[in-house]
Amino acid sequence: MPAPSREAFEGDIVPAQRPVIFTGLFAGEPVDAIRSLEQAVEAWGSVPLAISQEYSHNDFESQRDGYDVPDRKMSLAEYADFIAREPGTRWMCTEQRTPEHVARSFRRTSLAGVLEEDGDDVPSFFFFGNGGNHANFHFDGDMRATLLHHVAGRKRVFLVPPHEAEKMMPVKNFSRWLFYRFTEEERARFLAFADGWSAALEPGETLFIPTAWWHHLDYVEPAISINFRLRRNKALQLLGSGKLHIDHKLQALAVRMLQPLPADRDRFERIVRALAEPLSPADKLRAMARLYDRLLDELRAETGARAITGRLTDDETSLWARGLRRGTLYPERAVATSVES
Ligand SMILES: O=C(O)CCC(=O)C(=O)O
Ligand SMILES: [Fe+2]
Repeated sequence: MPAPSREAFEGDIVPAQRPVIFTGLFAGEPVDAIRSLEQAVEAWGSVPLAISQEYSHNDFESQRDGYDVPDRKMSLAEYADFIAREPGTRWMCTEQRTPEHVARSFRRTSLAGVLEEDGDDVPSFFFFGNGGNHANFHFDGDMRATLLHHVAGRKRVFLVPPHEAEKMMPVKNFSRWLFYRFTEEERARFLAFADGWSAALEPGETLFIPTAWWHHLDYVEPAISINFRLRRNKALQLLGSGKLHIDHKLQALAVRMLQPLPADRDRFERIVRALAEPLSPADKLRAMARLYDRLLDELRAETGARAITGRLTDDETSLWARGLRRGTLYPERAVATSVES
């Protein structure tokens, strides 16, 4: 659809929480003139990129404790040469903070201020991968809706709503399904089963990914996109802060709190209090998992929401081990949270 006004975006599109593709959202801005790899190399060739392997394709190898394969540093032009020489590589630039020089190609006048609530920013991330690469099904654990502006090359996008999480074989905010291995027919059947949505994304188009929707992207050709991660209300600022372990239960709570009910205030405060409990990191993880379950059980009783199954398995717990050990998740000496109600 054509670019909406800010009022329509905030008043209709965001509340509807359905995927949409916009054309002309950045019309007239410098980025609008960049529609191909060659033009991107011309405009941004010198910007530094960190090249790594996509997070989840290899049984979550890169997220496990002890993984220490460093990123490779290349300029954008060097990466373009690299993938021309090694078109089958799994190395790509995934979710790097958008380099300053690239960010200047957006004036960000139109939508940067949407959903403004004090204290939250609008971060932007940069993606550049070769044809044949993928971003496997995941939802964004920061609990922000996203505008993914597509610059160069073709991508295919596949989205599944949060309430279908159990069909995704969720692990953290990732799916165990390796969708890139599915045949076209399996993909179609899976999307029908999971109430999914798919589209082709062309240069100059911008995809709205609603909060906590699962998304998978195929790089049909070498492709560059830049996202803007939209502001959140207070509740989602906490749930997506990284202070809580992310899984499909937190996802369900976050979706619940998109438009908070009076009773969500109490749920929010119980989460804040639980975070402040002095427990060892491993015990805190278990206690928080139990709290998610209790809150969801209560919601089910209150609103008739569907039960959400799945326990924190040993394997999933092992994926949190690095954060627990390094003190980035549930640190021992907690924790007055900076997001106060
Ligand atoms: O395009 C990609 O590789 C992934 C995009 C994505 O996951 C996002 O914008 O949140
Ligand atoms: Fe994402």
